[in-house]
Amino acid sequence: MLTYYSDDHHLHHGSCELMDGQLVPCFEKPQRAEHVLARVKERQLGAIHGPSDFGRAPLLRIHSAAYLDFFEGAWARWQAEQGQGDLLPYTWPARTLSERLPSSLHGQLGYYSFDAGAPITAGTWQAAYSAAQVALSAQAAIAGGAHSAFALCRPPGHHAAGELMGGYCYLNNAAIAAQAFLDQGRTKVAILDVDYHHGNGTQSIFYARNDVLFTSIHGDPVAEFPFFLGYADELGEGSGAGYNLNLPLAAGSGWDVWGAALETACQRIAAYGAEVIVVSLGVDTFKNDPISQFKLDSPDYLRMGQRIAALGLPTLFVMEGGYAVAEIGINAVNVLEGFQNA
Ligand code: OKP
Ligand code: ZN
Repeated sequence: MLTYYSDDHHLHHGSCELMDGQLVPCFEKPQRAEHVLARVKERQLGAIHGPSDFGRAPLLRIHSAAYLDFFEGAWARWQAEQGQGDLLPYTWPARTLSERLPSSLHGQLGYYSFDAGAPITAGTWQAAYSAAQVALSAQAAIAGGAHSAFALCRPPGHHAAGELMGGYCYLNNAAIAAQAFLDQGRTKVAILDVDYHHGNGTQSIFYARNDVLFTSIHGDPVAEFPFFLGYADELGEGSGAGYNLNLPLAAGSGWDVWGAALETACQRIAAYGAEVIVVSLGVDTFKNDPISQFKLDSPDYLRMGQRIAALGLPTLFVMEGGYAVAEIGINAVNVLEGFQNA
């Protein structure tokens, strides 16, 4: 399997996040991608390519120009204000407030985010832009005839909506790639989000559409981030009604429960008649993940890849979460090897 990867992810390195009332070092750090890349090499998964540059146009199919302009220019504005440290939002247009766009940097930052988990640093735009190009490059490989490809994206993307950053995400790499398939003539794309956290951004982007089926297995939002989306009764709306499948699971779920949910998702994808699958590949379902509550073990990721392969469809894997740093590589590459050896 071909892997696409850019060193530019190193340009994004937030200093801290809020956890249980304390500022702690960011869990979403450069070593994550380094471990995955090292494992891809160690297992000789296949060639590793840098991304091509498809420009802004494919990003604009998912994100608004206003959002991209804000994100690209935010760091320079922060520097012009003599800002110290990472740029982080602290006020959001929650219920009872208006959805006006203020003129101030922090006002606009609140408008374009849903939490304080997506710090903007000097290189965040470039890193996120390159991650999106990595996803598009892997997508192009599949469009060109490859049966599968791995986009080793960092930062991740599945929490990012059309005009929102949050949850470590800025640009929705999986959604951008899914849209590229459609723009190149495919008519039915399925997204399978196996990250521990619900992909609220991806769901919202495709919620009213039937050309992308969104399926997700995740920690029940009643108890888990992102809390405000990801419930089983969210089925899609308008022409997208019936094209959104959420499979929330209780904390402590292991392969018996998780694998059954995967079976349900895969059967839905097959019934849909998908032509291609985009897998939002988070491996924070691992038993030792520091911020998650599922109990998958490393061999389970081989089974995951095997079941996805049984769908028999061209498959684009897009890296999302996973924070047990040393094991991320083993678990992510196990999915890819399980797929490839099936
Ligand atoms: C991103 B991905 C505690 C609160 C925030 C955010 C989790 C984002 C996960 N510091 N937790 O889906 O792996
Ligand atoms: Zn996650």
